[in-house]
Amino acid sequence: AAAGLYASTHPPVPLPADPGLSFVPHIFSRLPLGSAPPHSPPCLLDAATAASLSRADLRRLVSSLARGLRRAHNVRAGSVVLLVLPNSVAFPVAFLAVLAAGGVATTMNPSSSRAEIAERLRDTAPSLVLASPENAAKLPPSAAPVVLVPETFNPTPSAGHEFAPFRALLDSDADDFPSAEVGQEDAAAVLYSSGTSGRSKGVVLTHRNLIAMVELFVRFEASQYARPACDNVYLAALPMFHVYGLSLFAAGLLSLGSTVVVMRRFDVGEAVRAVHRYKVTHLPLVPPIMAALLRAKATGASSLDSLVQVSSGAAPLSGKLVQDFIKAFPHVDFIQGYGMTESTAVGTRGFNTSKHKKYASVGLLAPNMHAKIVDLETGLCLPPGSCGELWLHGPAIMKGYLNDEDTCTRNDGWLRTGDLAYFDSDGCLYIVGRLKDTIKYKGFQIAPADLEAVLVQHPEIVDVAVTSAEDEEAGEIPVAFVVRRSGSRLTCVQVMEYVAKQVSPYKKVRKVIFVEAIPKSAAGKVLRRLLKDSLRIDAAA
Ligand code: 4UW
Repeated sequence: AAAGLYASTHPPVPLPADPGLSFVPHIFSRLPLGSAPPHSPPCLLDAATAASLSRADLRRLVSSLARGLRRAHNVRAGSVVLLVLPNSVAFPVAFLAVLAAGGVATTMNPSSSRAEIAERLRDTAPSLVLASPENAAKLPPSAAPVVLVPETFNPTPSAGHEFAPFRALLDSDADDFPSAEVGQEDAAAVLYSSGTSGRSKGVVLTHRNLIAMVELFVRFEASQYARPACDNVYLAALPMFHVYGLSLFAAGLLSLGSTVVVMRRFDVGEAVRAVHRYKVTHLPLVPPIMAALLRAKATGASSLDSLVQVSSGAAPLSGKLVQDFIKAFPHVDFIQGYGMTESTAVGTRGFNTSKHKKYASVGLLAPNMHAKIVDLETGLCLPPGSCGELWLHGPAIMKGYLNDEDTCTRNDGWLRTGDLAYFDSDGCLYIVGRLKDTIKYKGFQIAPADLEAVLVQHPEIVDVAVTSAEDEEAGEIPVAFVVRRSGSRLTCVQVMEYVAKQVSPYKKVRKVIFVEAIPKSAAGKVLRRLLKDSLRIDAAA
């Protein structure tokens, strides 16, 4: 291997070569339909009502909805469909049906504001919107046609006629998907990320990226345990619109025959009850939820005996939290994983079933993936033990950003992660810090530039820069440094309320600091690092 090039330590996994293959036929071809109910485990299960879909139900619903979308809304190769949906058993059906029709699904946080939804409509120009009723109410009147999606497929007398158009799409009782119009190189999904700088932008993922995601991450991970994947029960406590939840609960796990228990929204008490009730074995989490679970345990909640594995990712995890967690749940295999929207969630995973338990590491590179650690000053590739920017290469790396599709081609297919990291001599990766602007609030991305764009619209704000401060509970919170117009008496609370009215709740500015000027480089670039450091000095003082 070339000096400084890290190849996966796992044997390569063969990926399907047929260029005409698309994602949905691929995952269903790998999906054991199993024995007749009630002996085959459900595929998707609603945690609140226990209503479930079998694998055969899922296949039938996806194919009939795909046909309905084709027939009634002309969804085909290249059509963009916007999903503004909370978690439900219907989310994976909607997502997979759009892809099966040949369309491109773009997802967004269901708590998004009207302004954020309007912006997404402008950016992606969808030909159809699939929304929950609360979200449909936030759409501008001139938007694309909207179909309301119910949270369940069991019609009850109270389920109103508002869902009749959706049910009509399910009319054709077909078991086969519409004729394929797309192949591996075509776009399948557009998820949003801020990349290393600037506003958040669409990450274009192809069918090939998603196939790689299932084979190199989800199926591969499940194969590491001496138990069949169809015995695994996952709790979907994370949102399906984000790559971490999407890759597992709305796509990958459905092709393994595992059961996905869907929580509509996260609540620690309900999560504990769901683990007991459904004998959940796998719990993918983010650090703030791990902390919440630990607090619940300390206040007398049970030991969660059924759990086999808990994984954490999407944000840094403190060493103390890991130690407390493994002490509280000694029977659980705890691992960290690392992934990105731009890598279709594929990156590294820990395998702590081996005798080498390295809880602080985010694990080993996924099969077929390559990495390098690039020195920030010299640009040279660094050996194990040396810290630099992590770059990734492989079949799961995005095609590019929307309207800038050759982002990675410019770097020979390499993705610059914007993360500061090193490998040890066993090939285990450690994330040390973040070079990029992204703020991670409870594992969710916030682009400082998105908040700055809102703030500069305020008539009494002449300049602004947003950065993050460390926060015990959320990991990080957005902080705005604001320069007021001279004579302005604008208060911190007013600034925070102004932003809160326009953005999704998780993006709220949670601290405001008034300054005389924003520090900038000679080229006019905001020196965010300086602002961040000033917060640390404040905290220490
Ligand atoms: N430690 C420190 C980590 C870590 C981390 C990510 O919102 P995105 O684009 O994507 C994600 C995806 C997370 C994920 C996917 C699949 C998976 O198995 C898994 O492991 C459990 C996690 O968060 O943000 C990507 C950025 O989030 C940071 C890092 O800065 C990265 O570039 N990040 N995982 N374990 N930081």
